[in-house]
Amino acid sequence: MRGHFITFEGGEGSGKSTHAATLAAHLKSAGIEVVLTREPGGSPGAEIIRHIILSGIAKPLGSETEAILFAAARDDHVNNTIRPALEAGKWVICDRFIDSTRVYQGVLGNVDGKLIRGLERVTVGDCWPELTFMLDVPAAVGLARAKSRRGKAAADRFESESVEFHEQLRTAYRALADREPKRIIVVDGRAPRDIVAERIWNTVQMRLHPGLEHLEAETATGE
Ligand code: Z5A
Repeated sequence: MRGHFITFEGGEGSGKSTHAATLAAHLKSAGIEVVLTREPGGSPGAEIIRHIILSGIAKPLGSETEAILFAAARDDHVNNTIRPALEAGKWVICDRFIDSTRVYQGVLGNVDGKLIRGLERVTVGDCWPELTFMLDVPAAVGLARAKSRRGKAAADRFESESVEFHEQLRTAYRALADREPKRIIVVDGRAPRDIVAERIWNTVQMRLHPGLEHLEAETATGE
């Protein structure tokens, strides 16, 4: 049996981590085994690469090199965390995945689409997300949330980009969602947390039937 793969995307401070964790908790309380993970990172090797990228030391090497570093991290993450979990019938909820590379490195970093697609083919294999929630908030709202959460700590490689950069990201994410409306669901991230969580949970129930599927699996195994 193969599990399900859901990703969360959006700009800085849009609520991805919050809602990925809330959805994972909902699924767990429905008796489903869930792996909650993130990118860059999510496996020991990929966490090392995360540290390198977010420190900003690779920035002078250019967007193409950063895209390759994100892909190297993804390869490790897919092979060591995502694929084994899906093959074990678990649900995988991932905070950022391929769409982040498409938008940050592809659109904003001007990395050639052929390279981005080539890296996806090599790293993702058959582990494509079935459903992606794109949390949409104006850049200023997301950046203000991230700043207040960060407190006095320094901004990372991407947090320190301009508001214009983050507004362009939002436009690029929306364009991506327009191109793949079946997979990418745009959710207004400005709404109160419980409303956002309810929209996400309703969509998951409608599209992937978590409770029902779980009951069917139990019936089939006679549990
Ligand atoms: N990156 C890339 O360039 N290419 C790639 O292929 C990949 C990533 C995979 C990773 O940063 C960076 O790597 C990312 C893109 C790049 N950079 N940026 N920008 P990260 O993992 O450190 O951070 P992040 O992914 O941007 O997430 P974040 O800053 O942690 O934000 P978030 O997960 O979207 O938000 P949150 O932590 O859930 O919420 C932020 C705050 O808002 C928090 O205090 C919440 O309590 C609050 N919040 C959440 N929802 C609400 C609502 N509805 N109302 C009010 N307040 C709320």
